[in-house]
Amino acid sequence: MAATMFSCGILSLFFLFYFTFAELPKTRFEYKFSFKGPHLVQKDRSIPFWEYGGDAIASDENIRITPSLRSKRGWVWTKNIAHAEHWSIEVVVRISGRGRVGADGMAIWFTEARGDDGTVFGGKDQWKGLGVFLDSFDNDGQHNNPYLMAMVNDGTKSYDHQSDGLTQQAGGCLRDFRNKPFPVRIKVEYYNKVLTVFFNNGLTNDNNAFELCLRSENVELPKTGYFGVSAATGGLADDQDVLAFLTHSLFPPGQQPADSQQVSDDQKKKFEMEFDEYYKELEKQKQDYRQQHPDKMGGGHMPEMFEGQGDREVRMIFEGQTMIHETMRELSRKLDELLGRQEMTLSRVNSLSGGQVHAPAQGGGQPVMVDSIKRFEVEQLLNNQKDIMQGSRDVRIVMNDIQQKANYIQGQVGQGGQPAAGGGGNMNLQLVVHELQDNLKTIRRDVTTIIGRPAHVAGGASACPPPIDVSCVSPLLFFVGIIGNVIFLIAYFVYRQKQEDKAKKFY
Ligand SMILES: [Ca+2]
Ligand SMILES: [Ca+2]
Repeated sequence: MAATMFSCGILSLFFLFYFTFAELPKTRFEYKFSFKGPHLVQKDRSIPFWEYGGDAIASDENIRITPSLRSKRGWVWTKNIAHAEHWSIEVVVRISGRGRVGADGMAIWFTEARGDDGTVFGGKDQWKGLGVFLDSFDNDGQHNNPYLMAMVNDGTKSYDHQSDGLTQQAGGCLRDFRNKPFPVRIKVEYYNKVLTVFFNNGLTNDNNAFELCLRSENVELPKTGYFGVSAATGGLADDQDVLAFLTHSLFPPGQQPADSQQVSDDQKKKFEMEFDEYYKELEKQKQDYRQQHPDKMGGGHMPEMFEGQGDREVRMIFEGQTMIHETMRELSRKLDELLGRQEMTLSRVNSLSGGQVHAPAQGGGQPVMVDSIKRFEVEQLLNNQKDIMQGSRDVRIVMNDIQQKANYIQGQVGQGGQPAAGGGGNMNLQLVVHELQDNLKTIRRDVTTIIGRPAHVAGGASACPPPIDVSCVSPLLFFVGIIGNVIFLIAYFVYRQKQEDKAKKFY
């Protein structure tokens, strides 16, 4: 039993390991499509493998794509075309300005052709490929900027500045990327036709504190293209800098990266020997310097060993803030999760209640732009519910009133009209019956007289005349006829009485 459990445990561990690590793509750093300070520029101000232009200025540490001056446009693009089918880029930027609002924004590109200088954040419109925009300025006044978004274009669409490309995006997220203590990082990954954008908000110096901004599936991008960054300013302006652009090729697990960058064993040995020589020389020079300047070396490093009061306070504040930030990030992640669940529940409810299922926006990863219940909507719902309750109370009161009135009318009718009418009817009927009885008595008496007469005068002169040959009605038949008439009359009176009663009910 224990052995079975043990082997099951090993198996599940194996599968966990397999699914966790086996599917991860291999990466290869592409130095020809990357740059990073320090020593970014060469002596002639050029950047190896890259070209920049427009109002861009390159320094040792970064490339200022636009300075914070009005109506500037700058760009930096790779010189060579990239052939990677799957790739990942990490772009480190800093956008800073004195205004509460900045403009216009930056764009990160992967396009079939280079788009030096254009109207879309300094890049060409109607591009073929991907544009990731850091849109600082809120053109459509929806209070949803600064906004980070991705837009895929097949070369036909024009970016709609007026709506901030809201309907054209593959996905996006509302994030403030301006004036952050540390550079902001944007990581874009394109792997197996899935586009994912991550965002590091630059509140801490943790370079790996990325959060998901958007994920979009079935994205078709060109197989080859150029990487680039551009930026533009408008009436308002920011310093828009790019500090680093790091590109990696991604290879699916079965596929091996080409060994073009690998160094042969001989070269490796040669480099190692060179490094050793340089290192030894450096150590020797250091020792010489110490011997020549003994006064400068003695205790020169001592102050660094002790932390001043101010330094300690700053460090403690920083640590505290980092902790708060971590907690906030965790909370935000949980909130996103809750929102996701809420949306899922809502969509299920919608599909159950009427089949009007809202199609999820492409790139369902974005948590912000999707419809979700907001506070004011909840309040509105509650108010509506209160109104409905009040309405139903009013209706109930009116119903009670109507019922009372109906009862009263019924009572009135019961006391006044019906018994009187019924009584009158009965009296009429009784009278009629009495009359009928009297008539019947009279008829019976007459009949008895008639029947008794022949017997009484049988032998007398006044006997009945000899029967003429006329068909006389027999007494029995006559009697039956009379009774029939009486029944008909009674039936007629009863019927008439009922009709009158019915007619009275309507008054
Ligand atoms: Ca805008
Ligand atoms: Ca906007």
